[in-house]
Amino acid sequence: MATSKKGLSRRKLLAGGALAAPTLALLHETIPHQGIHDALGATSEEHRHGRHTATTGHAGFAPGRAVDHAANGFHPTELLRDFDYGRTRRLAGGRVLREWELYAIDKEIEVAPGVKYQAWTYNGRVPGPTLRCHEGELLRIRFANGSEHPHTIHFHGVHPAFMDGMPGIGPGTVDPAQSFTYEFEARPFGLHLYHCHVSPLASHISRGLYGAFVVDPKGGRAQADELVMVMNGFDTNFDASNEVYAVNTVGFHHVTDPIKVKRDELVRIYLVNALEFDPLNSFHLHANFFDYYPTGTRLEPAEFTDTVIQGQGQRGILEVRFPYPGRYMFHAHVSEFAELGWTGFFEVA
Ligand SMILES: [Cu+2]
Repeated sequence: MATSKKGLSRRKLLAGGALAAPTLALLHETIPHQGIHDALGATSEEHRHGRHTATTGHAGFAPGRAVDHAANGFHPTELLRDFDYGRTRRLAGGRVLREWELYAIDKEIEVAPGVKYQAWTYNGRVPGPTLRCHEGELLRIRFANGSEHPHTIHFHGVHPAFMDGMPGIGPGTVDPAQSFTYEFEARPFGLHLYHCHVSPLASHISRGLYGAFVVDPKGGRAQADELVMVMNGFDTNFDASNEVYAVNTVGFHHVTDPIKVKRDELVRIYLVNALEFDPLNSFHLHANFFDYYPTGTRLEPAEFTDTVIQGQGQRGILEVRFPYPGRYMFHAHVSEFAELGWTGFFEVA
């Protein structure tokens, strides 16, 4: 099947593809991913006859092809632990002022090997920077629009309407070459998100204008290896359904580059669902259970489980320890998403 942006549809990606009962031990065969093969031009024949397998050695499921992270300007493995604390200074009276600069820029990114997408980004990356602060601080975010389209930043949290990043309210949209400075208090503590709120909303969000927003409780949280996972997807042919699914943008990235964690160490995952076009997303961890803190707004977990479901814009904090070494899969429990990129591994050492 030829790869072309226009010809790459979700139906084509799924048709003829999904391995119904993966039983082979080979990693390559363990993960149904015919959709991405088709997207890349590998034939179903090659796949069925196993000529195109992990044993032949390839990254990203396409011989000789891997996502060019340098061209993207960000690396999914680095995004996992990349928290942006901005700049701080003390105001008279002792309160902390925390400041960031965000800009919107249109940019082509590669979301699976050979699959390019015309993204709209905050700071040239998808997801945008993970903004992190402490409850009660005064936050100031200067937003400059370098995109060809009007945008805003709508933060989840408690703040005045004027600072809500809504078209028609307060400053409204920020037009190309214009800027606006959002200012509000960091509350409540928890895991939130920010995104553009210009209509058509699904388009502005799905293009890539979103990011995680972490407000730490005043007393902090226990020491842990902390990871940010923004579940997202890409509608590469603009037919209002996604062709590629991922955490932190690049489909199947953590299959070829598993997330390394230490045995028995507390791992804290900030999980955000930024997916558009599909009402629900999910996270399932193999061979383990985690404490789940919905929205991260309480210090006691609500659940001890191995699977969570999140609607659009929903998010939560997972805390887990891995008692045994080895490779452990995590993926969306929506099989279709898993087959189109939303699959990865933890490597416990
Ligand atoms: Cu926008």
